[in-house]
Amino acid sequence: MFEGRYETLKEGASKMGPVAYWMSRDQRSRDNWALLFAQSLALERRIPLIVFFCLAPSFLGAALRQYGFMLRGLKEVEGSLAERSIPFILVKGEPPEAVPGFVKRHKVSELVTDFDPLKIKRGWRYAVASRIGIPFHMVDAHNIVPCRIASSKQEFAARTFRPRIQAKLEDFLTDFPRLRRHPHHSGIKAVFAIEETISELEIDRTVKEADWLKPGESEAQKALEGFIEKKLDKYADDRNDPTKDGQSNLSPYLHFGQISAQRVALEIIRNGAEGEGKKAFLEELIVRKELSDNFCHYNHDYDSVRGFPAWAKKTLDAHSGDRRELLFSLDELENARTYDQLWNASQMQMVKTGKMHGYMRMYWAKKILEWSGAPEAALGNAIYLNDKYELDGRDPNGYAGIAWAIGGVHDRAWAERKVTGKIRYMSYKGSRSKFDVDEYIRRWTG
Ligand code: FAD
Ligand code: FO1
Repeated sequence: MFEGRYETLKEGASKMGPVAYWMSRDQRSRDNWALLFAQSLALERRIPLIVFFCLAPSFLGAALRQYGFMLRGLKEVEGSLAERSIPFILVKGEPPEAVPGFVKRHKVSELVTDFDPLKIKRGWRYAVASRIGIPFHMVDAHNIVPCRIASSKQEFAARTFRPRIQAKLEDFLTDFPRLRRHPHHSGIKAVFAIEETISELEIDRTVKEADWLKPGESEAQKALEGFIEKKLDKYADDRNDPTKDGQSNLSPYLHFGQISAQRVALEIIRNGAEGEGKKAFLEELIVRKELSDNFCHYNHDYDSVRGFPAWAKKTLDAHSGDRRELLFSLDELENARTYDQLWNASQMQMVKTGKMHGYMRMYWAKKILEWSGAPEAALGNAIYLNDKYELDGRDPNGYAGIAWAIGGVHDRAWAERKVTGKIRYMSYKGSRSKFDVDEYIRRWTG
């Protein structure tokens, strides 16, 4: 059942003591392969199972908006796990020290964590593995087809990745087993105080929590059901119109693992009306999303110009001396003070709500390339703003999306222009022909 989904990062003799799941990317009790795997180990050895989350004091510039969404979701996880007699413990501190400390304190005999391609997580896992003496396993609970099974190398584009992933869907797009009430008890009783935990964090509090999207597993499930019922059949037509609420809004839930992409795909396939909407949505959810993990897993320069394909680096370099009509500083960008009202509106949408429309994200990042001078500066500005304000920021989808817009990742060369070279260009005029630009501007800058 877990074949291909897990790998053992460290061998070791398991001693007495509970199995622990170090939850990190997949913050849910339902449909979680890492949790199910940890429970299967514990059941086999007839020992307790405990789940913990290591709350880092800072994480890639995350602000109150993202920490609040995450912690409120984790509070629900604590309750759902308690119903299955599985304790959930919130551990505070830097994971390289806090996780080995937890393992020692609770006499953990076997450790399981979830897969994440980001470099910071790779570093955490490496540090933890070198400081513990027990078996340590990693389970890909985020991708439907585990990242390293989908492909063993960085893929060029969706067209090269699609056939690989489709060939493996039959094996991996399966139903989930049930998480059982755990019969062996650890005696641990831990409850974390949500408001106190949030208020103690030394983070940027100027980026406020969002009020239009409620966090947690139950809300994620409701959002999915609402999308299938009301929006899926029109998705192919509506998703590229920023004046319409045509997307699923699932990305914050998917980012924090509050819903499993596999559950989303199963429900869409079973309950979604047949048609273009379903096809287009599954392409985004499966091919595009898992391609982003492929990019970040195999290309450790996913957040640097070094990670761009050779043709893109060459063309950007060739145009580095082109005269820029206008340059905007990071401060001007952040405060939406450019001449382009459409761009300003998209920046405002992101700052106010924590979720810029998907179509506008492409336009937004491409204009940052035109206005930032060097591509390195453009990439840095886009990542900084994306990760500061988006609820779904700090995600492989974000790094891949920005690298696509600015550095041609997963794309091809287009007609050559000044400044942006052969990188695909998007224009204000092009947007005007696609949707009611004035309405979008009114909505977010008015
Ligand atoms: P829907 O249209 O309902 O799609 C459903 C799901 O499919 C999404 O939740 C996502 O998991 C996946 N998906 C959709 N579009 C893409 C795509 N282009 N690439 C990969 N997966 C996709 N996504 C993030 O999750 N976090 C980010 O920080 C992020 N930043 C981006 C920055 C730029 C410059 C670009 C071009 C794209 C970025 N994306 C990011 C990808 C995409 O825009 C968002 O995933 C999508 O808009 C989220 O809204 P939704 O869940 O309502 O999407
Ligand atoms: N993961 C953790 O294990 N500990 C954290 O404290 C933590 C904070 C955090 C804040 C914002 C955010 O967007 C993500 C955060 N994550 C944290 C990681 C997250 O679960 C994802 O694994 C990665 O961002 C992308 O896959």
